[in-house]
Amino acid sequence: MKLAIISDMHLGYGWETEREQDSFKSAEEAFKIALDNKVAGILLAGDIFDTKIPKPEVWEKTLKLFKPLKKANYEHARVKDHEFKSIPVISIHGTHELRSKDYKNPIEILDAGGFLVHLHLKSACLIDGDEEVHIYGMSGIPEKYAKAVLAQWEPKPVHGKQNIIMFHQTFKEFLPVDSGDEAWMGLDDLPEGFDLYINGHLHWKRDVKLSSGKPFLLTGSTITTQMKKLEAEVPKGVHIYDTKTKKLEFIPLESTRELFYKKIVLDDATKDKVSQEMRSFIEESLYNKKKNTKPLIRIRLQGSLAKGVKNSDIDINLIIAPYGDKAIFSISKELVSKSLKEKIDLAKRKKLSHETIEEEGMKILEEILKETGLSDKFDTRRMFKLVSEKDTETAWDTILEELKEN
Ligand SMILES: [Mn+2]
Repeated sequence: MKLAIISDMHLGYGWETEREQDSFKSAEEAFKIALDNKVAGILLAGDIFDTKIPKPEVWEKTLKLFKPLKKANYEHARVKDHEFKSIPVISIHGTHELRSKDYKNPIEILDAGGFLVHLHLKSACLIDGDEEVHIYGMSGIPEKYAKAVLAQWEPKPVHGKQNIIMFHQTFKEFLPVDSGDEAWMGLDDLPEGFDLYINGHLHWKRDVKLSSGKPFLLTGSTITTQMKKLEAEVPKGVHIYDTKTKKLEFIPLESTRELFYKKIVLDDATKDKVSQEMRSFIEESLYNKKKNTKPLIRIRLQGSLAKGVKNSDIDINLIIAPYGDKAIFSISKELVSKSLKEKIDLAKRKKLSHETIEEEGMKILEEILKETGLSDKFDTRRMFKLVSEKDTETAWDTILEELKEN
């Protein structure tokens, strides 16, 4: 059978902003791709919603989104022990939908309404004719507990059948830096014997082979939420998995906005230089865009400003104003002024140590004493020792003694 794999639709993302329809457009297209490919079922790997308590307006659009799946006259696949009349949808919940045990999360509500089967630490069996596919799901949970919860659950694939397992966690292999936390899940922690491993949560798609030779799929989101560099590099879309051939096919979405990302690193930059660099990237992006929708432009400004130019002198809104109706911007200013940068570099070169701090402290104290006209009256070194040992009483006594004598 063919299965559509979709994740992180984040329905309701950017509600009451210019992007409030984005999540629904992408989700609609993703479901349409599933229907066009005549899949036997749809697997959702969490973060269907952007928030754990969606607004009624978001609910309305969500239920309308699921309607075509109900109407589609597709009766040969079903989920064992479930009676909903629709293309079978099997879903875990993600971290965005996570609520504590005493409360219902929105995926459980969709399950109650017969729109999907919700899985958390359990499995469901998809049946199509004489083919049986077992879908296991561990919904998103706080990273530090994931490994322990999985070990306790100990999912066992059904012998002689196809077995697929879904997660919604951060696997440490996909982080740019090692978290150093042993509790986080890694690919080596995955249970053996499954034909396909699926993970939502991380918003860029990727597929790798595990040491067992089995495929591990990061589905990626259907909408750009974080505007990370990786999100600009890989397209959003739907994966179609064929359980017979065990092949994964990726179908990109047309409706997602293009994302143009650039980190601009400046050195000693003037106000004009900053705006010139930004404008040239914005113009290049607008020239290269292929879709009719407004693209997302993400710029990270880093590096240093010229002497006398402050961070607050750079008016981002003024720079992007001429392009306001042509793109949606996300700009971050991580610039430092030159004098501050020099100080940081100096501190780095000096390799901060106890000795250098004492030396700097002495200099500062000497300057203060010079300014107050007291520098020739004290043994600065002794005074510094007293103050740094927190013996302020003796320090004051010494000062008072000196003043009395004069
Ligand atoms: Mn997500």
